[in-house]
Amino acid sequence: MSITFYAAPQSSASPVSCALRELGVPHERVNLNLAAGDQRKPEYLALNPNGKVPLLVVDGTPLFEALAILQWLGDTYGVDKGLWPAAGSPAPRQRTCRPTGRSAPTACWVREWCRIMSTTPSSLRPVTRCTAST
Ligand SMILES: N[C@@H](CCC(=O)N[C@@H](CS)C(=O)NCC(=O)O)C(=O)O
Repeated sequence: MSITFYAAPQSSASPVSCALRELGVPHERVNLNLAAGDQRKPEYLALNPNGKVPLLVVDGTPLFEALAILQWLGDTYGVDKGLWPAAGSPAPRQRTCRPTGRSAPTACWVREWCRIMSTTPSSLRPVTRCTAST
């Protein structure tokens, strides 16, 4: 599987960066310079019409929106590693939803992951491989 990850440091792409590392997903990373407007270039907008990072291109198919990407990564690579509930098993998701107090059941697990990754100092994160360079 060929995966290209379009990102920018310290951005909404950071939780995806953490997930790719934690799940050990081989990929090529392309850093965009948001200040220079790389995200508004026609060739990038052809992949992500929203003109934002993160973007994952999987075997030529673009995936965007961090939550959608995280859910796909979890479904595809996380189940075997015990890091993601298997499809069709609502109990684990319901359990992880409860502390967040949010209503969207499938999204809250990844929202919580995003929150942890973006607000916890790297030394305290459950995913120790995530660093400030993400
Ligand atoms: N809802 C989007 C938000 C993505 C987003 O806002 N990305 C910012 C960086 S944190 C971006 O690419 N900004 C560039 C721009 O708006 O021009 C997601 O979760 O993927």
